[in-house]
Amino acid sequence: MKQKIIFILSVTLLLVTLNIKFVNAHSGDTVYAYFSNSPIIDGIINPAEWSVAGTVRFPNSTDTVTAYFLHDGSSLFIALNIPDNTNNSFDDSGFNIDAAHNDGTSCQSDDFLFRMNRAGDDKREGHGPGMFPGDTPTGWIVAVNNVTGGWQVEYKFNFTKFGIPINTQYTMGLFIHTWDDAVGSDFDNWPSGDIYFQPNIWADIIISVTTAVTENHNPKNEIKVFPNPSNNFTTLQFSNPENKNHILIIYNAKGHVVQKIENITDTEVRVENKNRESGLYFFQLQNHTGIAGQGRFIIE
Ligand SMILES: [Ca+2]
Ligand SMILES: [Ca+2]
Ligand SMILES: [Ca+2]
Repeated sequence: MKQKIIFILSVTLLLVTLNIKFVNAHSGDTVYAYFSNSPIIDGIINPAEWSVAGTVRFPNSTDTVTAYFLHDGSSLFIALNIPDNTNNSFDDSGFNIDAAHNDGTSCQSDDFLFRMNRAGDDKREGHGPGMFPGDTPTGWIVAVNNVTGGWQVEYKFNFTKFGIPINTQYTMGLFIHTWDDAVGSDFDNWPSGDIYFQPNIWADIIISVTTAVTENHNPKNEIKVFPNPSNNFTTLQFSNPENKNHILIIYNAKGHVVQKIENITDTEVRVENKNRESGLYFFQLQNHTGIAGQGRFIIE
């Protein structure tokens, strides 16, 4: 009993110290979760299923971890590619989500911590103040796989788990961490930091929950496509008075993504077709609120 009391006291002291260190240290980084078809949660980050994802890379102690974000109108999908080939079964990955994005200097009742180990047998969830993982997970699905040179984790969360209303844009706080058991370090965090309990350094994740069906019937944007049919290049013109950031995704007739053009803030984008087979192609223009328009063009 005496030992237990001492332990609690030292944890409290540690938190107080770190809270002082990280006061007002919110990174302000933003990553968008774009609308997409649902990826398959099998622990393999298939490039086609995550090709339109919002992507962020962050340094690990041994390499760089890549995180992907998507949503399908009812669930949030997050994948982590962790290039750690030391292959220790206790390696784990996880993240904290501040669902209400209400910051704070310690964990709040809306906050979650999720954790998954590389062996695939240690799925955990923590919730609310303290939130060290130990609860049985509910409302989410996760799969993990060892792949060449590292490992991959895919998560699916129902929006209801985070209290996200439908047909809205939503901002959450996010804090990712990985543990490499060979290195024995949990300093591999993004945006930055060295423990699980720091809402002030969380990044923003912005999620639009507008459904694709609504967008298809009410296209926000008439997109001009010319020349069409085309040979060497196709130009797309659209209205973008506020110079919002757009992403253009081009699919072939089989529905495979053949190109993704990011960071379009102009009202025009030119697509090079030189090395592309002739035939029918589809495109979708997205911004952070969802699908801004879509159409098709032909390459001769
Ligand atoms: Ca997959
Ligand atoms: Ca390892
Ligand atoms: Ca919170």
